[in-house]
Amino acid sequence: MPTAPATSPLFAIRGMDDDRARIEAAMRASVVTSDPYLTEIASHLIIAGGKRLRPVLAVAAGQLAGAGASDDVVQGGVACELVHLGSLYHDDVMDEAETRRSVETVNARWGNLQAILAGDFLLSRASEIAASLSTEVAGLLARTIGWLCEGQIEELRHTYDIDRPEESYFRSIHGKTASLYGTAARIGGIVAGLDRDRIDALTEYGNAYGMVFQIVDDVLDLTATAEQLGKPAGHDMEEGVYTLPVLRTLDAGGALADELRDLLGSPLDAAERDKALAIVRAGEGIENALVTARRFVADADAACDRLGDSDVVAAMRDAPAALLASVS
Ligand code: GRG
Repeated sequence: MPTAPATSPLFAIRGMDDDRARIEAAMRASVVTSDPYLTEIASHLIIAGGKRLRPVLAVAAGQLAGAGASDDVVQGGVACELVHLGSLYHDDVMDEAETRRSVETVNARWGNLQAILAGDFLLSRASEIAASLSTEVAGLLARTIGWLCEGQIEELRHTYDIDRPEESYFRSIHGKTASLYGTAARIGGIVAGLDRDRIDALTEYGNAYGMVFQIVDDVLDLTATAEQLGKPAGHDMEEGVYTLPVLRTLDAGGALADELRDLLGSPLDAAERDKALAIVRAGEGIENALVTARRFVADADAACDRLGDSDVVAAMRDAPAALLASVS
C-alpha cells in the first residue's frame, strides 16, 4: 500500500519521463525466462507498480555526467530495483503479508516456497546485470545485499525489546533501506564515469535520503489512516518493531512512557495497539523523530554541495525535503 509520497522532485528532472519508461521496459525484460510459470511469478510485483525510486536515483546520478543516461546506467538502476524487489518477496514471506502494491503478495497467491525461490531468482538476475557492468558494481551490489540482510537481522534481534537502543534502530534502517539508495546513486555515478569525489558524495546523498525515507515511513505507520496504509496504523508496534518515534516516547520518561512500557514487550491485540498508538500520538516522540529526519535532510543537502550546480542537483536537493513535507 502506498505510504511514502507517490511522486518525487526527481521525477521532474528533464528527460526523466522517458528514462522511467526505459526503466520500466528493462525491468520487465530482466525477469523473462524460458519458463512461463517462473516468469509470471517473478513479474508479479513489477506489473503491480512501485515508484522505482532506486533506478530513478541511479539515472539522476548518471545524468550528472551530462548527455543523458546511458543504457548501462539504466541497467545499473534496474539491478538495484531487482534487489529491492527480491527483498520485498522475502519480507512478505517473513511477515506473512497478504497484500503489497495493492495486489496479493506472491506468498499469498503462490505460496511461501515459490515466493522465496522467485525472490532468489530476482537476486540472481540483479547479480548477472551488475556483473555485466563491472567487477566494482558486482562487488558493491553483493555487499549491499549483505547489508540488507544485516539490517533486517538487527531488527529481528530486537523484536519486542522495549529497551532497544536507538543505535540498533539506526543501524537497522541504514542496512535495510538506506544502503540500497546509497548504492543506487553510487552505481549511477560509477557507470557514468564520474570522478571519485562525486561518486562518494552521491553515496552519502543516497544514504541520507534513505534514512529520511525510512524515518518518514516509520512515522507514517503511526500517523496515517488505515485507509492510507491498507492496514491498521501502529502495525509495527503490533509486530514488536519499535521504531524511532516509539523509542523516543519511551525515552522521554514520565506517565506516557510508563504507560507505553507497560503495554509493549509482547504481541498486542487490536485494543492494546490502538491504546499504544494514542499514547505515541499524544507524546513528543513523533516530532522528535522528525527533528532527527531533518538532520539527515541536511546531510543530503551537504552532499549536494559537492555535486556542482545543475537542474539535476536542484531536484536532488528538493527530494529528501519533499519526503519530510509529506508528514510535517
Ligand atoms: C534477500 C535482498 C534480500 C534481503 C533479505 C527481507 C530483507 C532481508 C530485507 C527487507 C528489508 C525491507 C523490507 C526494507 C524496507 C524496504 C522499503 C523501504 C520498502 C518500501 O519501498 P518503496 O516505498 O516501495 O520504494 P515501492 O513499492 O514504491 O517500490
